[in-house]
Amino acid sequence: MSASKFTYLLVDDRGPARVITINRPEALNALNAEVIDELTVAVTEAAEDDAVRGLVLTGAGPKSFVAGADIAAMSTMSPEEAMTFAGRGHALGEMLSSLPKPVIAAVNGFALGGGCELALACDFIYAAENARFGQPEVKLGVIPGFGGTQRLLRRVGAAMALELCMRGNMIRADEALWIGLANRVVGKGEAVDAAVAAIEEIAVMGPLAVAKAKELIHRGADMPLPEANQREIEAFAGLFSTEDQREGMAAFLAKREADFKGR
Ligand code: CO8
Repeated sequence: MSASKFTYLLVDDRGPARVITINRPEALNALNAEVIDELTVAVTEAAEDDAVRGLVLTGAGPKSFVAGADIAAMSTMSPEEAMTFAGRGHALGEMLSSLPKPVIAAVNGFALGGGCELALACDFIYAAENARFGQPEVKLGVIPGFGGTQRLLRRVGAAMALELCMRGNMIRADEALWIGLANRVVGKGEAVDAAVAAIEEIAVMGPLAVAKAKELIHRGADMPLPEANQREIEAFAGLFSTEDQREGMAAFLAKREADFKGR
């Protein structure tokens, strides 16, 4: 696949992982409408390509993942334009969480505002030790508009979400780990490699099972527990009609590696 059709993205396949790098280092990779649109195209392409087994999202340069939505572009927006912009961001977030493949944010520096929200829209976050997270929108007289209030609430609980969104403070990678915002902290410059390695591990698992686990966890978070548990029972049973289930269990019993076909 050619990366050249994108102005603001670099796209690179590393084995089964597609690494999408937001490439506006002069603006610390801030998100404008074009970046959101290009990400939407790149994610759609990754969804349709069977060779791509997972996505890694990151930012260009050692300093920033994404330092937020583009403040210069937002400064003149009308309420209607702001609604369209936030709606596009939310549509991208929904696309990432409904993609039947893992999506990992490799946070290599600042993940602020819309950058923290983009990372939160991924399935999980690997942070470099120099990563910094925050929702500083209140300093600009606005609030997170790309899922920050709601995904933070669900990821780290109300009290931490309230502090981050009302105080606008930045937290370090180790603090993000303590509160469950980041899953793992790695050395400076190592977040993408760690995320690619995780995609490689996931790529040898049963793909139907991986997709179903992701779907159940994302959808179940907003469902009453009995209903969500019922969905799990049905999905578990449904996998027993797949070749992958027979192959996975036969391989275990024969003490060999499974060769899943995604059927
Ligand atoms: N938007 C536009 N430009 C930016 C942004 C941004 N968010 N962040 C940094 N830049 C630019 C700077 O203006 C500067 O440009 P120039 O060199 O032309 O002056 C360049 O990037 C480098 O930045 P700094 O010189 O400021 O670098 P420092 O190391 O001094 O500071 C910081 C780094 C602390 C990250 C600082 O740049 C900063 O505070 N940036 C803004 C962070 C912020 O407030 N982010 C939240 C924005 S609001 C938001 O994201 C709302 C999302 C809502 C919906 C989104 C829907 C998709």
